[in-house]
Amino acid sequence: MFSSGHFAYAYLGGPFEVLTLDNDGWGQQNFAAVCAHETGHIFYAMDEYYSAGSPCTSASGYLRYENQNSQYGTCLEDVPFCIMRSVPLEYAVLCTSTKGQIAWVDADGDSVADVLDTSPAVQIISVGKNGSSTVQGIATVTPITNLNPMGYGNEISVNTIGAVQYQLDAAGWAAAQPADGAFDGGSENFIFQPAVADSGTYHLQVRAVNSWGTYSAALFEADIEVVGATGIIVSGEQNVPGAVRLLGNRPNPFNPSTEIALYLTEGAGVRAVIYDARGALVRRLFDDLLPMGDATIPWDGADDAGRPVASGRYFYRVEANGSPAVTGAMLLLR
Ligand SMILES: [Ca+2]
Ligand SMILES: [Ca+2]
Repeated sequence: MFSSGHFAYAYLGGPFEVLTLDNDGWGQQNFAAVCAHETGHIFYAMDEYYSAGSPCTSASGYLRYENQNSQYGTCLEDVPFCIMRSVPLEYAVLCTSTKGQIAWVDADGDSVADVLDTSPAVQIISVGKNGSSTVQGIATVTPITNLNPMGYGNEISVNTIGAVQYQLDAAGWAAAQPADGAFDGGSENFIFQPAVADSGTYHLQVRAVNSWGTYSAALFEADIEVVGATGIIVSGEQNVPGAVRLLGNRPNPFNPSTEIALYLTEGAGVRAVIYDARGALVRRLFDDLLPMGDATIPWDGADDAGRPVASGRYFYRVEANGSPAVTGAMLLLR
C-alpha cells in the first residue's frame, strides 16, 4: 500500500491511475480487473461498492448518468457483477449506470453512440461576392451538450467533417472543395464553383456530412442566377449572415420549454421550424412578421399535433424574407 492507505486509485476524469502489482487482497491474478475498475474512473464511472458511500442519485460523466447501481442505498439497478462494484474480470459486466457514466450509450439504437450521433451544420459565408463564380462557406461538427457536473464541462466531439456537397436544382450532388486541402477537422472552410451549361436561375442546396456519414439536419438553400459557361453568379449575390442572426436558445438543455433568441437587422417575415436529430420535421413553429431588433420565439416542446416530443436533440431552422436559413441545436431532457 501507499502511505495514504491506497493500493490502487484514479481520479474521476483522469488523467491517470496508479496500481500496485499485487493490489492488496486482490492479488496479482486480478491486476486486470483492478485496472479495468480504475480505468472506469478515468472516464467518470463512479464506485458502486457499499463502502464507497456513493448515493444512487450522485451523477457523473459527459451524459450525467446517476449512480443507480450503487450498493449504498436502494437504487434502481442491481447488477451484482458490474466492474464498478469491484469483481474479478472474468465475470465482470458493465451495468447501465456505468455505461452511461462513460457515455457508452446509443439511446436511439442506430448503432451510433450518442456522443457521435449528431448532424453537422453548414453555413455559407459568401455567394458570388463581387461578381465571382465562387461560393464559400464553413461546415462544422456539432458536439452534444456536456452535462457533466464535474470537470471543465467543455463540449467536445471526435467527429470530423467528411465532405461538403452542393446541388443545383436536381442535377445531383457534387463535391465542394476543402479550403485547406483536406476535409479532416471538426470545422472546415469550403469553396465551390457551380458549373452550368445555360444561363438561368437555379436552386442551390448545400449540405455537409460528418465522419459517421450523417448529413446536415437542415440544408442551406438559395435561388441564384448564373451566367452559363462563365459560372458567374449575377444575383442571389449576398453576404451571409442575412437579416436574421441567431443568438441561441435558452435554457439549453431544457424541460419542457425553451426560447430561441434572434436579432433581426431589418423588419422581416420570419419562419422557424423544428427538426429532430434525424432531420424529420417536428413543428412548424413560427411564420409571421417581426420588427427590426431582438426577438424570441418560444417552443413548448410539442410537435405539430400538440403532443410532447421525447427527450433528445432537436434542430431549429430560422429564415427571414428568403435570406439564408440559420440553424441551431438544442437538447430536450425530460
Ligand atoms: Ca445513436
Ligand atoms: Ca482540413
